[in-house]
Amino acid sequence: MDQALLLFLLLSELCWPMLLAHEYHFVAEPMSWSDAQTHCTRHYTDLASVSDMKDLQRLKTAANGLSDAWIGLQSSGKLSDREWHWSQPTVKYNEAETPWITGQPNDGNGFETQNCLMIDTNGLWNDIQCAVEFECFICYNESSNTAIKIHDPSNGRTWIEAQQFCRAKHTDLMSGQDQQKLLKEDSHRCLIGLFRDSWHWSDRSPSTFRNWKSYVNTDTQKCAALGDEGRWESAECGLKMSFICQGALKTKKTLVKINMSSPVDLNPLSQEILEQLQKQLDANNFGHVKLTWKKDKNQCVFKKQISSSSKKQPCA
Ligand SMILES: [Ca+2]
Repeated sequence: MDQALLLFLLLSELCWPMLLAHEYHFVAEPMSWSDAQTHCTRHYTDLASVSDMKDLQRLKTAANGLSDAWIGLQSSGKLSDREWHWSQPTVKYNEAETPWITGQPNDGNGFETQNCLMIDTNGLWNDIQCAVEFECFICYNESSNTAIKIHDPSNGRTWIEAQQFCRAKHTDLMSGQDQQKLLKEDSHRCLIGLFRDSWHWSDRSPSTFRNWKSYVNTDTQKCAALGDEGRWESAECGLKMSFICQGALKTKKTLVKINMSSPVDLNPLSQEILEQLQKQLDANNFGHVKLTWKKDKNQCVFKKQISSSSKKQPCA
């Protein structure tokens, strides 16, 4: 006899990306960055974007101690796409409040890439290479609303190392003119929290928060991944690794009708058939799909159908 099956598929769907707090989901299956983004937009909202240290903590929790997982940050690698940002993500860069030394920023007169900043003479600014070690940098402490000069001749630090120090001991590297006005002493040749980059979030988040582990190579490594201790590393986008999506998993119901031929009544076997179908979907990475049967008022799943016509008979 032919038997008709009505099957419900509960499929994940995209949801509206505006969320008060990012809900992160770690996906262990290794994929390239672009395949990971496709997976995330299909089943959630997008790859993970990170706005601040609180988001970072949630991201680390979602990864559950695992590292080498894509996040939604990608760079064009083009110098012309660079934009200035403050290390403290709540402080917005204002071009009108930038006391550059005349002729700066200048990328070393075009001979090198200068994406970080030091205070030069008279509190004025000069762009410098991020990999250069400095004896002096300025932290900001939010609880005391003070700018703190750290001068350590025995231990030179790069801009990223200075950022890590300030975030661990205080709030962040000094960010914005209001914080610079808190400085009570000469800070000639000290790093502050301004940087520029060409990184953007795949979900178009305006977040300027960055938490790099070390120097970032955007010549060949244009995608970002969560590394050790919540710090980020750049990598070649084609590498396959786990990834972190954001956004709530949404569901929708889809009704699928299947015709099967069987010499016996399949109703007593309906649960076993459903479990086998579910196993097949799970084994083939079909995503977040949950199968259920549609039953009639007699709890009947299968209905007999005469092959020569479409007329259905009541189930046995
Ligand atoms: Ca310069």
